[in-house]
Amino acid sequence: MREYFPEVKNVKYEGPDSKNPLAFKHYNPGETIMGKTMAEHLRFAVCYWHTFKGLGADQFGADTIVRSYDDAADPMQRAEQTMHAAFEFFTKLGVDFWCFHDRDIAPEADTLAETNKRLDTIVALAKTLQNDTGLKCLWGTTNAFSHPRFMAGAGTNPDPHVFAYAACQIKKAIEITHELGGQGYVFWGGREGYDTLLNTDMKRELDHLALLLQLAVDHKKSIGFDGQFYIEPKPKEPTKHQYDFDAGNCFAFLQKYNLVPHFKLNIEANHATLAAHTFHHELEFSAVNGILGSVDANRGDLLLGWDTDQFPTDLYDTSLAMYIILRAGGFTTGGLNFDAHVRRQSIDNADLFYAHIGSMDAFARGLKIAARLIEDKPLEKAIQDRYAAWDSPFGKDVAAGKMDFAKLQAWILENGQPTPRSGRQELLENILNEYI
Ligand code: XUL
Ligand code: CO
Repeated sequence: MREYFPEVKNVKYEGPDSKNPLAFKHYNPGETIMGKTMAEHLRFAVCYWHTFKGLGADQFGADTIVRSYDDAADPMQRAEQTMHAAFEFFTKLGVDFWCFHDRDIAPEADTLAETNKRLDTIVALAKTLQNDTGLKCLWGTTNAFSHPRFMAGAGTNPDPHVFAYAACQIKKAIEITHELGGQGYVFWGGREGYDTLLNTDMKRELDHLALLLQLAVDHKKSIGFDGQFYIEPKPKEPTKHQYDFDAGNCFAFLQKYNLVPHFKLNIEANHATLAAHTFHHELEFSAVNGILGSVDANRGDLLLGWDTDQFPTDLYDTSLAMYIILRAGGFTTGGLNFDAHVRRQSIDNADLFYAHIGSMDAFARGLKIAARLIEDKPLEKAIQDRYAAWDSPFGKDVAAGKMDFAKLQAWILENGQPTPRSGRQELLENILNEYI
């Protein structure tokens, strides 16, 4: 069997004192935290697109990275070699899951029928490799944004012919995800938005997008796929405005079109910051509304205003993310998918491993920090204390809607001015620092 990453052997946990850059210092998959192993909590997934298909190209320059699995002239042979390389990588890294777009794993042909045949060939190989290695599919998705036919959107395209094409791609992508035992399926509206309102019928586009999702729900049922559907919010890029702008927009959209029971969200850190939110905010909004499903783990750059998809290394981000995820009951079908790519200059195979190892360690530390925060409750206590008056007889009556405006006025006339209280932000930031 050809080896595509010969310079790296299986990555092991060596503990915090290890100086080996190809070992975990914090991610110890079998270690139990709050009743579950780290592997069960974190459910790490490697993404196919950036990790194996992303070769360093950006808007200003061509690929910089050469991978040995890319050396076959025939596109299907290349696809097969890439799949073998991917499973070698997953196994050496020690993750349990992977995620893919249909077009990542098999090249598109001239017709839908031929394209789907190619997919079947590659999916059969992936299924064998899953069986051989124990790897599982966290989620699949379709790429309905790269091909020129989708330049004006997929479900939101002004041409029903394109809508139909997108539907066919989604149909097949759900079927192959089902075939691979995928635990979920993601809808990221790559070009479901607009570049200018001067040529856009927003009402129609939103209705059509909802229709496409409803058809997907119907198809899911008809084939018996019980994986979780997710929408992945993103505010812009490639379009100027995307309809799935952020968690709040997605929730409103799902409610309007009666789709809430069928969808959760896949929250991506860099998409949150593009929407002028924190990762923390998007997770919390999803958690409190019962739609937190899965996570695309990455980060942006403070000084670059686009989706840089860098590997997550910030302990504040990973700690607060795990704090929310744990308090929301932990992942069920979801997980932490590294939707991230190495930088253009990180051209060695080892860089792919360093990137994933560092991020897995960052989330492992985040998990441990979050578990201690949950155990000691310093933040929970502060919040409870801040809202304690709502638990008084008066607060309870107000919250239960028992006090109308007239009663509230009478109460104020009797009780006078409220007493201002500190929000204690700096103290809480200091406390968080002590945990990190
Ligand atoms: C794009 C993005 C996608 C989705 C899947 O910004 O995040 O890779 O995760 O289509
Ligand atoms: Co993503």
